[in-house]
Amino acid sequence: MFDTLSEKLDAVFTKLRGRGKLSELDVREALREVRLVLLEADVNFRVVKEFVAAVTERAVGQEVLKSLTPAQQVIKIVRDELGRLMGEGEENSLQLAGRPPVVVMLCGLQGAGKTTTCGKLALKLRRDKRNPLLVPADVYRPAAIEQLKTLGRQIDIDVYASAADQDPVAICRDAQQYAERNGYDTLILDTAGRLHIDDELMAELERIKAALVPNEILFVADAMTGQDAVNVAQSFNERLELSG
Ligand SMILES: Nc1nc2c(ncn2[C@@H]2O[C@H](COP(=O)(O)OP(=O)(O)OP(=O)(O)O)[C@@H](O)[C@H]2O)c(=O)[nH]1
Ligand SMILES: [Mg+2]
Repeated sequence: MFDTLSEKLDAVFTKLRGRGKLSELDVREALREVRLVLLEADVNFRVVKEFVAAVTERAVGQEVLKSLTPAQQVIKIVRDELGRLMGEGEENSLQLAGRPPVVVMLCGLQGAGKTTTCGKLALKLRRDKRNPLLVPADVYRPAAIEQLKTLGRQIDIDVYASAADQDPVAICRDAQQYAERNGYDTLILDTAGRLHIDDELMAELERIKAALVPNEILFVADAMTGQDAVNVAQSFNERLELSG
């Protein structure tokens, strides 16, 4: 997906470079093409609108157009703003300060990659010299708990022993006490997936949040979801105030 996106952007840039002097109209035309490329790549239209507005504001200024290399400048602005859009330079490490065990909660739609991300996160934390405990809190999908246990065995990270007949909030609470007693400093909660925004499950996530007060609530999305990811993330954010 990103390959064709960057190829298409390159094509727009090449056309721009082919000109000597640039008029405001040239720049606006090029940005219109950038806008189309992003929309074709299924980037959310509001995100595209804000992006193009930000670039236009910077790119049609007198300084850029009068410079010796206006095309280069415009391209640089587009690249800068794309980087910003992707979160470049933002603090992206987890906030894990506080009295251990601190809690990281993962949530997202069914099959988004929550369980896989739990495993990756646990490995990262271990590299950072932390001692994480994975907590299976999905009691709905058959074999979900077993999946996390298997993953834990593969990467040699401990998994809290929960059972599918338990209440997810109780599992998380018990796991927190267990972690405290056994020297784990970080709980990673693998919560249940949902096909779409579902009030009942969302309420359950709210209860887990209230009971454990996670340091981080991370939303996991499938990179192929396209622009609907923004809407889904927003719905989760409204209920849970996501941290990442
Ligand atoms: N290509 C690719 N596949 C992934 C990635 N992360 C997860 N998957 C695959 O996506 C599928 C679903 O991943 P899970 O981690 O089980 O997703 P989940 O959100 O826990 O799913 P539920 O528990 O059913 O809601 C699995 O087949 C994973 O192997 C990724 O980063 N890249
Ligand atoms: Mg899962």
